Amino acid sequence: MERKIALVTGATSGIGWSTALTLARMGYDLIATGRREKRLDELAKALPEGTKFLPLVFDVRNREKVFEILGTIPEDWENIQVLVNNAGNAHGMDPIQTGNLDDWDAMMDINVKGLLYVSKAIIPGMIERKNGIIINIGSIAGKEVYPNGNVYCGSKHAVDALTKGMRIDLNPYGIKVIGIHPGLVETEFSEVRFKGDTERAEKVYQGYEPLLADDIAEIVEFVVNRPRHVVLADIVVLPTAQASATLVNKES
Ligand code: NDP
Ligand code: 8X3
Repeated sequence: MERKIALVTGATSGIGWSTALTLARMGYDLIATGRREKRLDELAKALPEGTKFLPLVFDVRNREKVFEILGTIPEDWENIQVLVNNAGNAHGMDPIQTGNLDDWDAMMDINVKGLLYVSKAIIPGMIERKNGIIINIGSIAGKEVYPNGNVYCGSKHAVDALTKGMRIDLNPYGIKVIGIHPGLVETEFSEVRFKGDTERAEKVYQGYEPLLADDIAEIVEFVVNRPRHVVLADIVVLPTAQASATLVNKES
């Protein structure tokens, strides 16, 4: 049986962690990335016995490192069939006129340019093999814009556009490109957005049942398992209590 290999960026928490575990349970050998090495060690311990695991520690913003590390992975790990571009976060939530430049740089550099760097490093192998699945984790913020979401929404609209562009350009090579756009998922996302303000972060998920990281991982499993001739190109997934980016039916 052919060896199956998946690469998940941002596998140290949240959606990436659940997706990495799910792909491993599906029989994929796993390349998992993130900046927090200790978390990757913990992920290694949580994987099903026998999973082959290659942890790679790098910041997706660091262009040289991305190409150096992904360009020198061991030969027997090169045949990556599934790439999940998940690494990303929101940084701050301010009106455009008072937005913080470092936050803006972080969101554009991580969510947009980081995704591009990783993709550019992996796509040539997929083209050569005429086979591959690229899953970009976008957001409802890439489909709608909400107050004070400005730059995060811009970064996720870019992810949506890039997903469509990749699908067009890679179509002749039989590569599937899929956008998954979640609404509110309870992860470390809001803690990062609100810079460690746990109380504010917790409030985001109170009064209704948010999505869990496992809900997104299940969708990844479903799209990866479709037959060769089927691609679920674009998926928006919301908690049932969420009708749009800003409309959440919360218990008062
Ligand atoms: P988490 O904060 O739990 O996870 C974010 C992941 O991204 C971590 O593994 C983190 O790893 C990684 N990451 C962040 N910055 C970098 C960086 N500079 N270099 C490398 N890795 C990085 O949030 P989620 O799981 O919720 O977020 C995952 C994706 O899902 C993001 O793209 C997010 O925008 C998207 N999303 C989230 C939603 C939500 O409501 N939670 C809804 C819609 C989309 P480390 O810190 O170790 O580097
Ligand atoms: C994360 C979901 O609504 O906070 O992308 O932008 S939201």
